[in-house]
Amino acid sequence: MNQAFQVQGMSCGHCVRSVTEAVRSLDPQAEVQVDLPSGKVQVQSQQDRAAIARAIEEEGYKVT
Ligand SMILES: [Cu+2]
Repeated sequence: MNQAFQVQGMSCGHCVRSVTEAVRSLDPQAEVQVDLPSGKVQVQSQQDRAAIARAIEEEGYKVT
């Protein structure tokens, strides 16, 4: 299932990696695509949307 998140606070490649790894720690099979300029994060995963959002927020970013 493809899920789109709008994430605030990502500013560099390190942030992209943090967000990607946060989602993958929840679902190792997840496909994660981050568009840094727009803050849009696309996740291909069966995981619960709220759980994914929480994992991203635990890294210090804001899901809007
Ligand atoms: Cu960064």
